[in-house]
Amino acid sequence: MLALGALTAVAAENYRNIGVNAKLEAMGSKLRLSHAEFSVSREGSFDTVRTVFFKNTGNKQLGHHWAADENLAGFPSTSIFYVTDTVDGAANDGMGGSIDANVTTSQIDAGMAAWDAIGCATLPIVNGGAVPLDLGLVEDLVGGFGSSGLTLVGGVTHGGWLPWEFFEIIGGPGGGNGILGVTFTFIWTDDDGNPLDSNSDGKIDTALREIYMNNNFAWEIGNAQGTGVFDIVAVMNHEQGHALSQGHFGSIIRNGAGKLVWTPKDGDNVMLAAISSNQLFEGFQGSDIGGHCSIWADWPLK
Ligand SMILES: [Ca+2]
Ligand SMILES: [Ca+2]
Ligand SMILES: [Ca+2]
Ligand SMILES: [Zn+2]
Repeated sequence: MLALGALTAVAAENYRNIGVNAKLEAMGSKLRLSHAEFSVSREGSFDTVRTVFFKNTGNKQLGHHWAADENLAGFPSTSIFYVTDTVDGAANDGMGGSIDANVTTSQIDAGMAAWDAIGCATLPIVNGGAVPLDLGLVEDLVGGFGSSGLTLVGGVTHGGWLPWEFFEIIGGPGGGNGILGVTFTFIWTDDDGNPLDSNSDGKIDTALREIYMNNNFAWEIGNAQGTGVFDIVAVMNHEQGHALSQGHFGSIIRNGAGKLVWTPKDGDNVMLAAISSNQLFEGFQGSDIGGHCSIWADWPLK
């Protein structure tokens, strides 16, 4: 089972520099953008399907996880809070219109409630509210997307649906046509720029996470439109799994003939790295639940 990002054997080419950390450093912030999980279209050919790192944190074996600690939320808390940006909340419906932010927000709330309902952990996931502000630190530091730069320190920010250009920047060429959604993890660093593990659980403390969805794709709720239109629920629940520290299940490799090979071949596990447009969320599978429970069963002790 892959959990906590499966941070082994990170090749040099898996580091990307999108300028975010230099800006944070210049601002005097102790926050650093650590990594992102890209969730890709199963029908596509975009092959940056592993965890992508933005900062070399030295020990690549370490995972990343929330810590119930005053370093994180600014106050001691064992709850995971999330907020939702409604300014970027409209999803392209593929027919020249959009799915309203009220509808996408209700799916975001349902997704978090579904994870919370797994119930093997004493983990309150708390809705901090949907706000008419353009939230998002990554989109602000990347620039050009109109963000307020506001984000939820110590929690999860749903930064909305962003255009093709954003995903080309964060993922590189092909990202705009390949990445369905992304979850960014920020960490805290000390005065020397080293990652913190304030609760000594062997995992770098997650400072905040941000989820963005790609509006270059067409979206629906469910699978009434079949191929070519992606289920918001399936992709959002997947991103929220990352926000709750779960990594991808299974693997994707490029074979000798240059084709992408998926394992397991036909799984509908929510945490598979690639998601088909002809798929809908039908509940969590055993690996999703097992991964969640292995991460959260001992919370908030570790
Ligand atoms: Ca936003
Ligand atoms: Ca830690
Ligand atoms: Ca569909
Ligand atoms: Zn993913």
